[in-house]
Amino acid sequence: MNTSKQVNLMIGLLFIAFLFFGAYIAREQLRAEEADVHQNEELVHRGAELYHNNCMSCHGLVGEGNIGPALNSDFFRTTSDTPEGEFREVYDYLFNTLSCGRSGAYMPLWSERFGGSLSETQIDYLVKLIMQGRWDLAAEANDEHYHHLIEGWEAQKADAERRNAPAPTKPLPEDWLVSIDDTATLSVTADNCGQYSMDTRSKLYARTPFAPSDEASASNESATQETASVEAPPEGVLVVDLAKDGPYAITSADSISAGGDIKIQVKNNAALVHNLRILRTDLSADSLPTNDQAIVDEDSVGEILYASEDLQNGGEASGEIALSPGSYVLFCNIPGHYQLRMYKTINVE
Ligand code: HEC
Ligand SMILES: [Cu+2]
Repeated sequence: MNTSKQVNLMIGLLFIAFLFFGAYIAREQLRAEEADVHQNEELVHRGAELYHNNCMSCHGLVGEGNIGPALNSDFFRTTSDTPEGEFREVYDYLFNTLSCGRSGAYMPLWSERFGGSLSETQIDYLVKLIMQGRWDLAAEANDEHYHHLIEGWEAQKADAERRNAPAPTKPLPEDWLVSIDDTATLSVTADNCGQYSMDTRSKLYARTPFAPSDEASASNESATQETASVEAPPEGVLVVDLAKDGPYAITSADSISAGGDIKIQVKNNAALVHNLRILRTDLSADSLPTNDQAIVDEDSVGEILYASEDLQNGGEASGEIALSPGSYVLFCNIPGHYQLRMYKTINVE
């Protein structure tokens, strides 16, 4: 062989080697990606199991909310398109809230580091579940657990029939939900590790995580048209919507004209329990005195003109009060909610 043939052969061999190598790398990458997806699925699955065991009672079977706010919310969702910084922010917010609980509210602290029952790895699984919105896996976990529950019940029922005893009631998932009536037995989380920043919170709830799909925006449009066609409330009626424009939002007219009695109509639009207080005050809405139960101190705050009962999901209340011209603060006095800025000022002219 002459040298040029040798060189050609070398180049050819090298080329073939590169081809093999390239194909190998590509396949390895694919394999690694598949392994990642598989591993993630496994971790989120563990998150769903943890959710069933620890969170479902307060946050609903599949994150729809109960006495705790909905967690199946788009505000917590991220995708592969979410910018890294934003992803971090959502992650940290959730991780810290879970770790430390929410001071002044019924949300317990979970991290072992602060005396809770979950490791940081487990908290990470839960955060993954929430951020990926894998509530299908939570539903799966529920089914698996209820399977045993229902099996046990069937055995009890058969046994009762044999003994001619009244049949036991079928256990329903609802039995597992904490209700607002139980709140007396729940404890409010003490001040702890300063878990969340209000600014981050407002930022998260201002996120638009997904570009609205055509379908969603079409149905949104018709929804807006519907609301637009709803008549303005008649004179002398103050309509207050709780948790309609955000989990802790109070929505109402900004001002209302005095004269005669004002009818109050209040509605809670979310699964989390809220109530309404109307206060006549010269204090600014953000500087009301609070007490050690994490609520506005109703004894020292001034004259509360209206107080609704605690309203469950969809619950409504009404009342009639005389409002003279001046400034009023509307707020919710469920523990922790005032601190989460669940208040609003209105003027009576
Ligand atoms: C005893 C009832 C209870 C249990 C159990 C509970 N939570 Fe909560 N959680 C709450 C309440 C109440 C709030 C709202 C607190 C507030 O802001 O007033 C809350 C708030 C949260 C928030 C913050 C939501 C937001 O909008 O800022 C997250 C996230 C959360 N919980 C996740 C969990 C997870 C995950 C678990 C299970 C490990 C869990 N919670 C268990 C009652 C509970
Ligand atoms: Cu509230």
